[in-house]
Amino acid sequence: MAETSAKTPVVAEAHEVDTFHPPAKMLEKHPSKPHLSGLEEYQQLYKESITEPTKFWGRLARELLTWHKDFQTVSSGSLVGGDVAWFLEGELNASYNCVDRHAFKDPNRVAIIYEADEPTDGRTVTYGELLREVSRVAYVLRNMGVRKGDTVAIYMPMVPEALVALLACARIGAVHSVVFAGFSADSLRDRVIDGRSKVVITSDEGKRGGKLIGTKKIVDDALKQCPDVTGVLVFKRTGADIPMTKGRDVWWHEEVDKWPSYLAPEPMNSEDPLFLLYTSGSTGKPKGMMHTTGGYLLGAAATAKYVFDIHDGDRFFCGGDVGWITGHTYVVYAPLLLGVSTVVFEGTPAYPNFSRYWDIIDNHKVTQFYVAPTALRLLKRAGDQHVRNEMKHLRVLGSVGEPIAAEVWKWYFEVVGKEEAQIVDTYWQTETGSHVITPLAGVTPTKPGSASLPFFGVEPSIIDPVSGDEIPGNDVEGVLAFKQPWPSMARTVWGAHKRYMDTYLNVYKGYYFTGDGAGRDHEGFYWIRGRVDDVVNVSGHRLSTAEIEAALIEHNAIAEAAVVGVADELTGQTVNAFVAIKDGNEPSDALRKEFILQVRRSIGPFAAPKAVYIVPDLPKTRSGKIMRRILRKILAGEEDQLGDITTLSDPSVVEKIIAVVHEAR
Ligand code: 6R9
Repeated sequence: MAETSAKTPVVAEAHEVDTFHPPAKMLEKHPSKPHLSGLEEYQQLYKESITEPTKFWGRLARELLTWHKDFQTVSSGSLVGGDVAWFLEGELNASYNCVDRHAFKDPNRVAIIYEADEPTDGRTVTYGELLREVSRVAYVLRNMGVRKGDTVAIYMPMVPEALVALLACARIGAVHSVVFAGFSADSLRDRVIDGRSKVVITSDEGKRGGKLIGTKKIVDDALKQCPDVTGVLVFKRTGADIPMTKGRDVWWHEEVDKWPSYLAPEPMNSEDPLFLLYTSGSTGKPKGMMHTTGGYLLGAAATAKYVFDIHDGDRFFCGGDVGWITGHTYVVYAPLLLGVSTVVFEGTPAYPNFSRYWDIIDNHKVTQFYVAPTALRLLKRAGDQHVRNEMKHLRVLGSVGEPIAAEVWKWYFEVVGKEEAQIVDTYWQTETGSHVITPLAGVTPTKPGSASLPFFGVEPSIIDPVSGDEIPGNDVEGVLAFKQPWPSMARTVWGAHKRYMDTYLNVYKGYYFTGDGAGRDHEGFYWIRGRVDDVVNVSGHRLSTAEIEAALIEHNAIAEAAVVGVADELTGQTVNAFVAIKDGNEPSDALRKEFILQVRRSIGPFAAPKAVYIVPDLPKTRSGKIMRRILRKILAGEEDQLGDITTLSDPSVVEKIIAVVHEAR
C-alpha cells in the first residue's frame, strides 16, 4: 500500500478532522498482509455486496463456513415483509464450524487462553480438548432431557466452561439464551420464563476483581418462580459450599465423566435459531432477539476476517462479557470460526492493578484487542504510567459499544498502540449480530470518533426523522437505517414478531431502523450520535429507562418515576431518577437508598441510579405524558432553555423540581 505513513493529517476546509491511515509499522509486523489490498478493493467488493448480494454472500458463505449440506437460495424475504432468510436448504452446525474442523486439522492449537481473576490461575484449552469437553457437555444436556429446538439458559462467569456451554447447546441444536451474570434473580427469572428455558447452566460462584459472586444462589432465587425448569447444571468454579436441589441440580464435573469424548454434531438448517439474547428497548420489557445459524455465523466470520484482519496464529482478546452480544460474537464465535486463539478474561481492568489488560496483552502476545471506551476512559484517567508494556504484537485495537471521544481514541492509538496498531471503531448492535459500520484494519483510513464506512452488504441511509424521507448526499444528519437485509440480522423478537416489526421494520417502511442518530460527513464517513429512543448507555451497558422506571414503581413508596440519562465523563451516561412518593412517606436519604437498592435487586447492580431526586410531582402534559426533556435540561443546568412549558398540566412543578435538584448539589 502506498499511503501507509502512520499519521497523515488531511485537513479539509471546514472539517478540521485528522485522517489516519493504517500505520506502516502495523504492516511491518504483519504475518503476511491484510486480506484486502486497500481501499479500492474494499470499494469494489462493497459495490458487489450491494448490487449482487447473492453472488457476494454465496461465495463468502462457502469460503468461510463448512456446510453439511450446501444451500441453494442465498437469500429470500424482505425488510418490508420481515421474513428475511439466508442460505435456505443449507445445513451446518455451529459447534462443528467453531471446533471440529480446527481440531481435526490441528488438535494442539490453542483455542482458549483463560485469564482467571487471579493472574496466576489461568490455563489454555486446545481445540482437541475443546472438542472433547463440548461433546461431553452436549451428552450431559441430552441426558438432562434437552432436545433440538429447546432453550437452555446460561448464567455464568467468564470461564472457558461458559464457551463450552454455548457450543454444547449448538452441538445438539438447542437454543442458548445467555443472561449476563450481573443481572438480578428477578431479571434472570423473567428471561428464563420468556425464553421457555428447560435447563439452566451456571456455576457455584463467580470471581471478579477479587470479589466472590453468589451465582448459584441467584439462580436458586430465580428458579423459585420457574416451575418449567427441570435441570440445573452447575460448574464448580470456587468450590463454595452451596445447596444442590435433589432431582434438579447436577454437578458439571461429575456428569461429564460419564460420557464419551465425541458426539456427532446435529445438522441444523441455516435458519434454525442459534440463540436468544435479551436486550433493552424503549419499553419496560426486554426483547429476546433471535439469531439464526448460517447468517449469524457468516457475519461473525466475515467481520473477524476483514475488520480485525485475523490471520492464522493470531491471538484475539475481546474484553466483552459473554452475557452481551459483544461476547457472543467476538469472544466466542468469530475467533473460533477462524480457528485462532481467544482470550477469556474473568476479571476487571483494575484488578489487581490498572496494568491488567496490558499485562495480558504482553504475556499472551495478543494481536487484536477489543474493548469498550468506558474501560479506556477509566484506564486513561488512571495514568499513562500503568501502560508500561510494549505489547509489540498488537496490530488492531477495536472499540465498541458507545461513541469514542477523539481524545480517548488518540490515547488508545498513541499510548496503548504506540502508533503501531490500527484503531477500528466498530458500530453494531445486539440486533445486527456483527459489525455494520466499521473500518477494516489495514485497509480503511480512519477519523477519531467516526465508525467510518459500512461493512459488506450493509447499505446505510440517513433519514429525516420528521418527514421519514431518506436524505441523500453527503454532509447530512438524521437517524440511521439500513436499506437491505444482511445475513447476521436478528430475525425476530422471541414470541413477539409484531414487536420486532414495529420496533425495527415498520418505523420506516423498507428499512431496518437502528434507533441511533447519525451523520454522514463530506467524505461519506458515518458519525454515530447515540440513541434517539429511551435507551441509555452506561459503561457500555444498554439500559432502558422504561425498564428502570418499572423497577422503581415496584417499590411501595413510589407513585411515579421518570428516568433520564445524563452525560458522564467516565461512564458515558449515568442513570438519574426522579420519583414522586406516595402520601405518608417523607423524603430521606434512607428512602433514596432503598430506591437504588430496589433497582439493583430488580435489574442488577449495573443499572443502579447514580442519583434519585424525590420530587412532589413529575412534569406531565395534560394527557399525562411525562416530559423527560425538561428533566434532562434541569440536570444539565439549562434551566433557562426549558422551552415551552405551558403545555404541562401544572407548570409550577418545574420550579419545585429545580429546587430539589439544587438542594441535592
Ligand atoms: C455491540 C453493542 C447497541 C448500541 C447502539 C449504539 C451503541 C455500539 C457503537 C455505538 C457509537 C459505536 N454503539 N457501538 N455507538 N459508536 N462504535 O454494543 O450492542 O449492547 O446492543 O448496543 O450501542 O447506540 O445502538 P448493544
